[in-house]
Amino acid sequence: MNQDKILVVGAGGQIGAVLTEALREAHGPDNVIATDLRPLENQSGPSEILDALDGNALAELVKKYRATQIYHLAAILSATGEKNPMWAWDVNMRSLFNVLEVSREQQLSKVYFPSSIAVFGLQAAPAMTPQYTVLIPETVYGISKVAGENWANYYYRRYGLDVRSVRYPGIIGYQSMPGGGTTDYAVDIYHYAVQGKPYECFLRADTPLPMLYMPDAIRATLQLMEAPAANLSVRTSYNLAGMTFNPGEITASIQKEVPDFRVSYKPDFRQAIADSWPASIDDSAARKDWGWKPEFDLDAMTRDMLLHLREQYSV
Ligand code: NAD
Ligand code: AKB
Repeated sequence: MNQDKILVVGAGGQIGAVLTEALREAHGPDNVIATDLRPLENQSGPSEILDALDGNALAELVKKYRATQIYHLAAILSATGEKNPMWAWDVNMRSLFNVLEVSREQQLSKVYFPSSIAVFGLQAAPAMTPQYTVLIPETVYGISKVAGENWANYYYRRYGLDVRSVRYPGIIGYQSMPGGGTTDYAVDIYHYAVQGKPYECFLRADTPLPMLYMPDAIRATLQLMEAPAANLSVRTSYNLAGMTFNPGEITASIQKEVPDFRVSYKPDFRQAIADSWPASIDDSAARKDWGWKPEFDLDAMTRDMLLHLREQYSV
């Protein structure tokens, strides 16, 4: 079997930083090329500066490294996207088209393109949202993900390009900071708790959202990408679930370990985005097709987050 060479686009972001290292462990450090807009530090393998909006530069890198797979993680997330909708649409769509086109032209074997729970809007069932349902998102980010999912499906059906995707819920991890989403509070809150600072939450205490701990998110991604193509029945994007909690519940979970921790609530424009997303997701298609099963619940995640962040902050 030929060795895969994987190009990661947006490798400096919250998920990319962790996923790139996991891919290097699985495929060997030299076989995973990390790329982002800015120089990447502390890399255990090759890295390059790449603007994914520059299709020629992307094609040159694919040639240079003889890449066989692309993981396309570059995107403008929900909250940042609402501040500049046209820019978010342009970045999210143009970078995806560049990735799909270079993958088709250079006959790459697989492409990974994450979608999001942001594809759902107020018309979708708010609990246990099914795999197939009406997709009318309220954000430009969500619109770009719905369009992206459909283009991924189109490239699979029209050109046979093996594009795979999951709809991540909010991802929580200690290794990297989130990049402008609505679920970011659930990472920030742990950093404040560990530093002994009170936290002001930008969502109401009773706002439930689907979330997933980073180790589960990475395991899901690798599992999907390793699954036999014949097992995959969804070529838009798989629903993926881990846990559901609201800001009040994550606060209570942290207070079991940090009893003095205090949180106040000052909802901002992100409240309306959160209110348009479901509270929980039906991920039975992912479970059936490629054996998905999350390992972390809220309290297990809290213990692990606090353990690692206490090391990071030396407290
Ligand atoms: P992030 O914002 O933390 O990272 C995105 C990275 O892309 C950044 O390092 C940024 O510099 C880079 N980037 C932006 N524009 C670029 C360009 N033109 N060319 C090259 N790089 C560029 O995002 P993330 O949280 O790591 O998300 C990764 C992917 O997962 C995105 O597609 C996002 O929509 C999806 N996702 C994330 C979450 C989450 O909770 N983190 C949830 C659902 C879906
Ligand atoms: C965001 O909040 O925008 C992301 C996501 C759920 O896609 N974390």
